Amino acid sequence: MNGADLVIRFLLDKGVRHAFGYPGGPVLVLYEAIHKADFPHILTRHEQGAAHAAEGYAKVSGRPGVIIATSGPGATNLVTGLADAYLDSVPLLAITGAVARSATGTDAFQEADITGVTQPVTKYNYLVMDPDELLPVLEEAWTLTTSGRPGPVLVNIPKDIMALPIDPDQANAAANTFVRHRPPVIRTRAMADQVYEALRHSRRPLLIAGGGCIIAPGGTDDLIQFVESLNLPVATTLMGKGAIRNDHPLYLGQLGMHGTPQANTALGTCDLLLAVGTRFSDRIIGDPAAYQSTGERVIIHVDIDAAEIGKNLRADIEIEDDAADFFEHILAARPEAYTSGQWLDWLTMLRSKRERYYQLKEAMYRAQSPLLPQYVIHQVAQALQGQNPIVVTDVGQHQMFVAQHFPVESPRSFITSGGLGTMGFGLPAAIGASAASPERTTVIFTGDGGFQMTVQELGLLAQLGLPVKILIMDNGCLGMVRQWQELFFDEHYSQSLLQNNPDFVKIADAYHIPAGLAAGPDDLNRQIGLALATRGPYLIHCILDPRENVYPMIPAGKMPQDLIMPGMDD
Ligand SMILES: Cc1ncc(C[n+]2csc(CCOP(=O)(O)OP(=O)(O)O)c2C)c(N)n1
Ligand SMILES: [Mg+2]
Repeated sequence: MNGADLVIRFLLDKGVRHAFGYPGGPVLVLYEAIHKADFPHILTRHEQGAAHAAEGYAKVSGRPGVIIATSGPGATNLVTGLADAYLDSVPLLAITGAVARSATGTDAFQEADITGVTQPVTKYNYLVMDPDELLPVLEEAWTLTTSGRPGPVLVNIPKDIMALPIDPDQANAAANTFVRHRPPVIRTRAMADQVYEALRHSRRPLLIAGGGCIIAPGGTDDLIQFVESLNLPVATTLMGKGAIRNDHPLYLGQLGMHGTPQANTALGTCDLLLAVGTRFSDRIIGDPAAYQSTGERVIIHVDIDAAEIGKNLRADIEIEDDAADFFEHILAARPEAYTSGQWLDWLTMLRSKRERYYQLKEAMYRAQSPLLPQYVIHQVAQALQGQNPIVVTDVGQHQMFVAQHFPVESPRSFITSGGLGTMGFGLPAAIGASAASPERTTVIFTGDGGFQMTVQELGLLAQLGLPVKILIMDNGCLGMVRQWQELFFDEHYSQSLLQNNPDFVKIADAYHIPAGLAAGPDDLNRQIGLALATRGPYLIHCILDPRENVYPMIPAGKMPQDLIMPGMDD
């Protein structure tokens, strides 16, 4: 057994059944080990695709996504995916090859200091320079991907270590010698009385459910029980979408820049903010200092990562806890004879705003040519209703339209690049998501811009034959950039119009993926029917009205109450 065999045996022992990667010189020994062990490796068409596919897999399954790449350019191609996973707390284990130890620092062929490069975008990373440390490092790295706040961990292994004979018994004996992981400090129990006391004094409370509520295993069942037991209104962040049923009477929808009027009104005017598993990013809270200086409110912040507490917003009650543990303990600590009738007026006001917004939304589902993005999304959602599809987006206007108009049916079913906003994320992430759950339909909405950033992964999709239905939302432009230029830069459309877009149906055809064009509502509905009747992948090229803008919208840096929603106040 050599170092490479040890790596592969380690991954198999951990139950890894999908690893996404791309070979090269310094990892040839590792790929030989993959061959010998018949290890389930999936060859993407670009290392960025491997990273996003592993993210999609991890987001749906809750298990770490595994990536393998060669040294130098292979490893640097992972950087965007690692940064994306770092901001969205996605557990990834990346294994990269490095030049031989003797060549380190000589500018050898395909040498890049990948531990240095990825240090700021990984939860932790390693350069293994001692073969005795290989297994202990892998064990620790694996634990770190999911412990506490999940995130990406990279292990960089010089090629001579991969080739070195290793005594498996000796390696096993040393396996857990330096797992530094500490269990998190659980503090809800100690703070529960204070939380209920704050709720008792509140007239306008709001619960924010962030991505942490989705990530924490079982976090959403207790969340729903908690809000129902208190009649507490709840809003989600983009990453928290799916934590609660879309038509739940206490759900206000999504918060933030493109969130709903009712959720943002609640955020702007609440007197008690209970935020669980969210970092109060600028897309949610705008300017934190301005938010904190307007309105008297008690802020309670619960997060598994102590470093997030007090980082963007100072809270009055700070709880370092996992979202699932928080809801479990807070439910258990509920005082008897607890009443929450004092905020009925608040609920009534928020619900009437929600009603009005729903009317405006319905009016957006107009059948016209060229198509309206809201209509396309609505039609697809209707066709898949009750089937619990996995919904994936790329980044841009279409992403926000999907967040607003596609009712996600369960946690871990809305897969999007939140924190980094990575164009090109969608297609590979959809493939990884579908690989994790091939019995479900995966539908991906992607822009004409972002799709062209990782379009080569159509090859992987065709090879795997997964049921991924692709909707190209072709508005002929970098829509989100165009929208900002229209609204804030005097309609100067500097470099945001996409000329010479390809015929996406022909591209699909070249990859042997069935496809069709939807220029109007009839085509669209026929194509949706065909896509869902086809077993494997299918691509629909939708021609959209390029002038459509995403509303509601809060201009950057403005307050929740500055939300623009045409028609809302008539
Ligand atoms: C890799 C990357 N480059 C640039 C951006 C900036 N950006 C955000 S949205 C957007 C436009 C996306 O255009 P398209 O994919 O066509 O989607 P649309 O907004 O038109 O729906 C751009 C350029 C980004 N988010 N990611
Ligand atoms: Mg576009």
